[in-house]
Amino acid sequence: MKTRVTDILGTEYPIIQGGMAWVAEHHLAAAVSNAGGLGLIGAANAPAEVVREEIRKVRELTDKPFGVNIMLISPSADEVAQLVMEEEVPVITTGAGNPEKYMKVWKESGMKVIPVVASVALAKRMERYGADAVVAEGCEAGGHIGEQTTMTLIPQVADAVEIPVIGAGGVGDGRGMAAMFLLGAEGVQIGTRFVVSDESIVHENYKERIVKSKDIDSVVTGRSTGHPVRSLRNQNTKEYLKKEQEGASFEELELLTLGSLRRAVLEGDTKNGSVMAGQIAGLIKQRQTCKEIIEELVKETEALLKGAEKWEK
Ligand code: FMN
Repeated sequence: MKTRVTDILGTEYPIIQGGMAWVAEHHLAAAVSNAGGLGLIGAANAPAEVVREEIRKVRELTDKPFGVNIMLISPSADEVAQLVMEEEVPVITTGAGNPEKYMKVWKESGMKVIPVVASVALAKRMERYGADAVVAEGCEAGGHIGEQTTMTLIPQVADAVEIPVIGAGGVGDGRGMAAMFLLGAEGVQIGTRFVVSDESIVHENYKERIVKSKDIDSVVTGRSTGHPVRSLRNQNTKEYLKKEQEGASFEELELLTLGSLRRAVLEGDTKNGSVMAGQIAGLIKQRQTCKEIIEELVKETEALLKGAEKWEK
């Protein structure tokens, strides 16, 4: 399946595995890249040396292209921005902000740069600064989100920029992926479905929570702080939302989120931890390898798009 996105990434399929904090480590990234997609290491708040180790471990497991997602609000962002150049990482994606200050040096070092955006304005700005593509992420997604839905965001971004758009937020099967193409995307980024893949190191309790979830099980916390996050409803989100309603301060709310994703991902505390997942969680019922997921997605998408000629550029 070839689009401008596969040309940029050097992959077989235009499918990126989201750079998920704590989840997107070397096993998952390598499995996705080996299956023909683009696996990402999620640098999140990790110190630069930990990210360097992860990059080296991916390289031991695959010779295919992979990338690193840099969370721009991380205290290590500057150091990680430097080390991805030293390590000659083929693709960089960025989350939680505007990567403008790094774009020039990243581009000069030959890396492909793909910022994640949640608005037309940021997409256009990123194009001006030399981005190779953008991931446009709708608020159906798991983790930190913007305001626009995938349905409304993707076609507006696709009309506003010349560079390829990769759609994210709510893709669970070939219907979702085909819909992204029809909305104007030339690739997809998927998070939640890869969380439950066999190669994902996420605790069994977390995977089970996703597989057993229903359509209405995700909630958004943190709107009052300006940093909304989508995760599956539990004791942690209940307490957070109650405190938000009571007008708790940012510091007080932070206490509830500190270490909460790590607790859920590594320790399996799905009650008091943060079980980040998107609205599509309710659709995900199967446990599969990354290869099975990707092959199924591609097969379904190709079948659905037969006759819809506009998608392939
Ligand atoms: N996106 C980022 O850019 N940086 C992150 O650190 C990050 N962490 C995430 C952690 C989890 C557990 C999940 C589910 C998502 C995270 N995301 C992050 C968003 C994903 O990269 C991806 O864009 C999103 O999951 C796509 O929507 P979907 O979950 O509906 O597939």
